[in-house]
Amino acid sequence: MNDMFDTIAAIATPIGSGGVAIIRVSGENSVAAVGAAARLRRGIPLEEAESRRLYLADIHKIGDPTDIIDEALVAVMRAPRSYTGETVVEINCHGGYLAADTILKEILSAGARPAEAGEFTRRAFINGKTDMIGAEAVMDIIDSKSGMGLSNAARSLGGALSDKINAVRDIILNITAEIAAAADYPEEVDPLPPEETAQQITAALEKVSALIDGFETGRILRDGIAAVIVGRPNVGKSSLMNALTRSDRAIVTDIPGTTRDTIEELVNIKGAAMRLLDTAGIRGETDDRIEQIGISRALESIERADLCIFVADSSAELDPEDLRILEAIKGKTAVCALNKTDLETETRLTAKALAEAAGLDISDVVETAAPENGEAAGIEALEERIAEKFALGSVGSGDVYVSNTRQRDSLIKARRALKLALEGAESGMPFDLLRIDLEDALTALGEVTGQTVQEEIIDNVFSRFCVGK
Ligand SMILES: Nc1nc2c(ncn2[C@@H]2O[C@H](COP(=O)(O)OP(=O)(O)OP(=O)(O)O)[C@@H](O)[C@H]2O)c(=O)[nH]1
Ligand SMILES: [Mg+2]
Repeated sequence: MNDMFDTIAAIATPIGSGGVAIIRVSGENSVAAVGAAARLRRGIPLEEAESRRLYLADIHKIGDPTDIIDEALVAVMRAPRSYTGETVVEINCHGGYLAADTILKEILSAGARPAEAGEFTRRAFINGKTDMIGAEAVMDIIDSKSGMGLSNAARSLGGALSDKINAVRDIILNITAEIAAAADYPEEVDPLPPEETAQQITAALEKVSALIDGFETGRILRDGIAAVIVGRPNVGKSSLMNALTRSDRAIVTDIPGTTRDTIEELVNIKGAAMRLLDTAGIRGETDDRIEQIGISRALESIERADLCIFVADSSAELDPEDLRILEAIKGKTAVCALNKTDLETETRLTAKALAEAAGLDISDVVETAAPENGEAAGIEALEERIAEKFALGSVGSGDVYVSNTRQRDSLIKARRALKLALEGAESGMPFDLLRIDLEDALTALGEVTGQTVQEEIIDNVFSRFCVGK
């Protein structure tokens, strides 16, 4: 880790052509470093610029104001009213790689050093501008893959999740304060009756458990549903993939064994993201080495999936291969697409029979059609069913969910400590022992928000950020 007090600089926008690029500089020397390369059209030195106001400026080579690199807008945000809490200078120059990079080099030569990944947000965290939840939410906003994921991250950044955690902390702090007061002033303060202590611990425990229970939803909102399409060769998996992605992404032919390698596409399911994987049709006998590898990849991807979409051909009876695949997805969240329902031939497989064979509810079987030169059918119904499976409809616009494993793991620690405290309170354990469990719960909750988090964990979180953030 580099020195916390250095002045740091980085290009905060992605490299490539675009309207504007932003160079961000933070630290004590930021005004001096940028001032050496900027001449404000106002005719005043950058040191005299008003805070949080944009100035038109010529950015030039240091030492030669006539050697102009670009025309830019410059803003000084003086400490502590800035993103990092330090004095920050931002330069909005023209987009594209060269202008921003040349300006950055000038600033680096004037006493700033390149920022590490996530270092601006790390400083914001150290300076109390955001808690750990907010810092992680920034990253989630940058990485978000769906509207619902973005809303959840934005609510988290806005403090909705921190508020929930702090509400639990407050309950626990109240109990520990009561215990401490009764211990310190036994004459004046009566200890809380054990039932009341137990009641309050239960309230805290319920709140923590609800947050942990919401994690699966939060994870799906953040990362999307990892779905895999599986089935025998030629049942129409790739055709369904194309229908769901509204594209011609996957190759479709009437030759069994068309798809060999797995193909991934991102689709939107009722506002959430779904990473959809098309796989090779699974069958026992094939001499084709490439197809064999494809089949083992298909089987492996079942392991990692949140959802299996099993495709069957409605014009054929279930055969042993189908049953073998159904066996492989047993215990996983699954839906079935009973495909090729447009064929005029006699239907040989019914939804009821398929549901029974798959061990699923009849509502998990959706009749579909994705013919090459005809109208697709049942695609919306399939999407609806998938959304229902993940309870996406019940995600309200005011709800906020824990979405990363670091936060969840600390909440699990808090729940464990609260359970011990509750058992203690119910069995009349001495209050000073109860206090130890309650302190543990507070520490674990502090890890979530960052109040009691270890350096190592902080490093880990911020190293996953991009440079310039
Ligand atoms: N009529 C009709 N034909 C379909 C339907 N779905 C797929 N097909 C046809 O069935 C054949 C196989 O379709 P694919 O989508 O390649 O099947 P697959 O399951 O991906 O096959 P593999 O990649 O070999 O495992 C193609 O000729 C498709 O046009 C459907 O719903 N109705
Ligand atoms: Mg295919």
